[in-house]
Amino acid sequence: MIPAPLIDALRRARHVVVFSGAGVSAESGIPTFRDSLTGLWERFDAASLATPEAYRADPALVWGWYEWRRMKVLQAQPNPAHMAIAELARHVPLLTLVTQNVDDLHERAGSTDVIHLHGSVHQPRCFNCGQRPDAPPTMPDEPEGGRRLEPPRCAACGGQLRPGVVWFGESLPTEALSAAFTAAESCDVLISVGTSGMVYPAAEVPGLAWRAGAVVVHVNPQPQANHGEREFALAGPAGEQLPLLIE
Ligand code: BJW
Ligand code: ZN
Repeated sequence: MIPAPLIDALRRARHVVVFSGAGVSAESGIPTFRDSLTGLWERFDAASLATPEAYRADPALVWGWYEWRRMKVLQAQPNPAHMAIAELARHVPLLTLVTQNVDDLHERAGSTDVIHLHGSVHQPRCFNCGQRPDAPPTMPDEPEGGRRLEPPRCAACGGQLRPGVVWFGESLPTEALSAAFTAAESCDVLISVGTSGMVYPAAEVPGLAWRAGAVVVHVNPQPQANHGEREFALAGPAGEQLPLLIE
């Protein structure tokens, strides 16, 4: 059941922001980070894999793990949540899609101009000079968790390639972050879907929208705290809840 005031706000909205996290891709078989048992950070050590220090210490370990993740993304398909977001964009005057995800499932569902706050597994770059090569070849049948794999070399300087994602302690892409904050501050409705809201500065996005007067809705199977004025929760998987918004 979608609350009537939320349906009303969506009908009247001129600008909707969708802010997505790993949960939106969970039903496509892409693991989240912090869900118990299945979350990546439950099974793998973030400090040894998702920091520049980890890459410097063991590039083959980090590159191999991200290649396993990239292959999982290549084998996955967008789910009804990605589809519903792409469809919603056709029903409102302006929709800005801001994602923390490093997959391309929103784009493959038909969303355009997606703002990626944490980069993309499909856009490696040189650790030394920043040059972006073509995507490396695909490697089916990677073992669970990947395997040690020497990163390819940069054609320009001979340095090693790194995954094109934002690791802990690294700055987010300035233009993307500023576009996300601007959209949040000027939207009428913000839909936060499939995120634990634990990672900053991305996690500031829903609060910015709320403080600027927007209606905020959280879509998540886990109960969400602090629902005040203009704040709603749709409890359940994104693939079930989001399609209800466009009925
Ligand atoms: C479903 C579902 C279904 C399940 N349907 N829902 C302020 C306070 C404290 C710390 C900091 C702070 N400011 C900065 C920091 C440090 C740090 C940080 O935030 N740490 C916290 C974790 C404590 N931030 C940073 O380091 C950031 N950089 C930075 O601040 O730079 C400034 C700086 C520059 C120079 C020097 C010093 C500082 C960078 C953060 C980069 C995060 N990177 C990662 C990895 C990306 C690469 C990769 O993919 O490996 O990004 S971490 C990981 O978390 C990934 C995600 O994008 C991000 C957010 O996770 P998300 O999407 O919310 O997933 P989960 O798993 O947490 O939640 C899933 C949710 O879905 C759950 O709620 C489920 O219930 C739900 N769900 N199934 C709907 N079917
Ligand atoms: Zn280079």
